[in-house]
Amino acid sequence: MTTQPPAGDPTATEAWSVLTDLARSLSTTTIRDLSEGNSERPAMLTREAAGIHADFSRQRVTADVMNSLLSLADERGVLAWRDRMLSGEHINITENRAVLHAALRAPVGVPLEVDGQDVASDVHDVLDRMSAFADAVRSGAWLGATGERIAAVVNIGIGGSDLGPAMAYQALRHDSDRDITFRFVSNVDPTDISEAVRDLDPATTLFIVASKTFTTLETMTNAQTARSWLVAALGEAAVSRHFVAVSTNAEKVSAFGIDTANMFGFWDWVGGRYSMDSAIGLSTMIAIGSTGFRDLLAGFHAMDTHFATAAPQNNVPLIMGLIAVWNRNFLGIETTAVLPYSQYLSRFPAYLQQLTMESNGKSVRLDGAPVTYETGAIFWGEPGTNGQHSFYQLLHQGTSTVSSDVIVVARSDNPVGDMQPMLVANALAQASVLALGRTAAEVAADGTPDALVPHKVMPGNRPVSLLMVERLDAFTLGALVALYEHSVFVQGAIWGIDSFDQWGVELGKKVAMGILGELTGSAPASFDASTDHSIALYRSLA
Ligand code: G6Q
Repeated sequence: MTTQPPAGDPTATEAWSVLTDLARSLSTTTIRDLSEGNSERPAMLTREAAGIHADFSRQRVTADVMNSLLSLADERGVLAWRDRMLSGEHINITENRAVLHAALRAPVGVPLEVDGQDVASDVHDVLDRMSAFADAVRSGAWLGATGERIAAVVNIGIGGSDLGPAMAYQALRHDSDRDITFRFVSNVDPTDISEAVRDLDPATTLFIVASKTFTTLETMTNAQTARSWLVAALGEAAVSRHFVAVSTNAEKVSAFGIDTANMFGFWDWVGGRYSMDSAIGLSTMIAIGSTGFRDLLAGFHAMDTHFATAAPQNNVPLIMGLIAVWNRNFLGIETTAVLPYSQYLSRFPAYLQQLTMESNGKSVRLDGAPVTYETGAIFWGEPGTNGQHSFYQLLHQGTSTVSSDVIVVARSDNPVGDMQPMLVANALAQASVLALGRTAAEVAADGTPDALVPHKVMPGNRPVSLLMVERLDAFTLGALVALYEHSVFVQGAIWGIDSFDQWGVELGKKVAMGILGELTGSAPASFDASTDHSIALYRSLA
């Protein structure tokens, strides 16, 4: 199947030139200038999709900027590229793969056949098998080798096989089965697996080995360590009751000693960082139940449908992606802070780090030419209000301009006195000060001594997107993740890069092996002078 990517160089489009001129003409116009006396602005720049209210009024944009960004999307063929993705074309050019995470959450009855595979029925077959298994674990029908119920589930995986499930468990903990403990092991640091199992009982522990390839060093090593821990207590025969696998690689799963009857599959058209709604979400399904998981998928699907059908000017992922391009390429903003005002979303910044930076951290276009413009921003963050007491200082008064995504959950699942209004007040106050700042006159009016006024001025003009949802339930989490997935897609399409490969990560999977041979003595070798020096130091300290 041949697929024409968004053609060539985005800077050659007419819209890019217009946006460059607009950025120049707005160089002395602040968000405060754009906002003051414009009471219509918040309504004009707020959109709703799948329960997510996205307010872009604190961005440094005008109606002209928004229109020109939509023209840029048009000239780049972003929506045609979206349609090619959704229909299963191989838009992951460098790996020659389809990109079909949206198919993972399509309801029953939506047909999709790609490369001769009945994708729709395969997806639902796996979902049904996952549901039967998750229900059995939750109900106690699935027992460990000694006849006891499962009381702890340990997901062993890394990257895309860890961050989504770990984030989702934390996010949906309120709706999870509290009789089961969940742990997530990813690091090859032996501390991770050791601490994860130290207070668990092998007889009541279930391991999910989650690895698309089933070859990843960290995951395989942790899985072998877990296996030895279990076998030492319960014997070889117990493995099949305490280990299940999530993978695309049946052969390797079987070679590990896991019965492929207890393997839940997915496909090469699901990228690791886009896989939390595939079988990789098995731990999520055990935590929140199969009905809860279907709600999660429904939230993803609602956002997919919105992205696929909403008019460009109302299309939230499209607008969010285009504003990210504006900030990155025309305002020169290098980093985005993700600031969820929800403790349940404490792993969301880490999750987004992978989704955004692994997808759009590229510097070669789809046609192989080096880019001549900036691509993916650096994403990082912490839950509010904790971040306020540490790095927000730089956000407010540092010399770098950072854009922020402030995420607010209106209704708490744990209401206590005025704590939730306090949390929301902090989110809104920070969003306001970041965008609008505090002028010298305002600071002086508070009675601040003259000498201190310059120190207390907040320049503002830091762009903020404020995303507000009613409650953080499974549906909303699905919609929120899909919103970011599609925003990432839009950015990648504008930049003409492959958002779905990860050659930098692939290198990491290989590069340590030579040094490991030297460290373990199995294949002595020497490296560059600095590496040899570090090896000698390590040996002297170990
Ligand atoms: C995700 C990346 C990467 C991957 C991990 C784990 O998009 O490709 O983070 O998910 O390296 O890979 P396996 O699932 O194959 O173990």
